[in-house]
Amino acid sequence: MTFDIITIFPEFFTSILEHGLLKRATAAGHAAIRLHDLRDYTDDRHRTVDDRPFGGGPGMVFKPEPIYRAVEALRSEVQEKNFPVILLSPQGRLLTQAVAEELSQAAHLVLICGRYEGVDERVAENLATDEISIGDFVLSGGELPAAVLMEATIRLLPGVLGNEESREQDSFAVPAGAAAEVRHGLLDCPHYTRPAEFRNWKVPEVLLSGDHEQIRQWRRRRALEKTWRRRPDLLAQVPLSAEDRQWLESLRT
Ligand code: 9D3
Repeated sequence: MTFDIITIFPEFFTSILEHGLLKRATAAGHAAIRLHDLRDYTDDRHRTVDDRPFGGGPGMVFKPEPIYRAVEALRSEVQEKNFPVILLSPQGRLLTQAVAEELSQAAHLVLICGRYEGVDERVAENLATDEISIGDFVLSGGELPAAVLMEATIRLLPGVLGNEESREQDSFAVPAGAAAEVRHGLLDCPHYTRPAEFRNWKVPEVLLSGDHEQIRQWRRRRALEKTWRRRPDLLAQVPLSAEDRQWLESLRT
């Protein structure tokens, strides 16, 4: 899968590309991430990417021409010209696990990182095929969101996670006719490691018992409880067994 990132801060991405999952996935050839400096697609001496907003107001807006030129340069060098063009913007649809799953099906994505007060709306309307936000909080540009989107997407590519199981059990994996056993769609249960006692805080006894059925039940109940308390909205998407319902009912009293 190839990512083309259009940004005024290409160096912003160097450290994340040199660590962890993105480093491994690119080294193994599962993903290629190509950085493009938006200023290389300007045509004036000052390499101007922004201008004042029509109608007045504070701040600056990204001009459409350099962004169009950058995307069209990419289009001219690839076979399949219908690649998705994603504008990272606070007005976009929310990035979720389901959106990451959808994006991971593409062979080639272009990511446009905005800055300043925003991007000329003609980019969103006529060039971008999709507009994505990573959440309802204010950042200063699309670079961190682009990095987040890439990590969420690339870890879904076949072969990227050595351990396919850990993906199946991710909290936000959407249930697709899933067995009720798997923790699909629930927040994760608590995890512990040695020492069994730390500053007088003991690891729950059941985890040391070696009784796998008891451990399974304990984990399921903790996951249900944490989800019910913190993210009750998620419970609506989860297939619940009679035992699950009984446990949730007992929490209410
Ligand atoms: C100060 C200007 N803001 C008015 C409250 C509008 C605004 C414009 C541009 C807010 C943020 C930005 C820059 N942010 C992004 O480009 C961005 C973003 C975000 O801020 N939050 C969550 N997801 C995203 S994706 C791109």
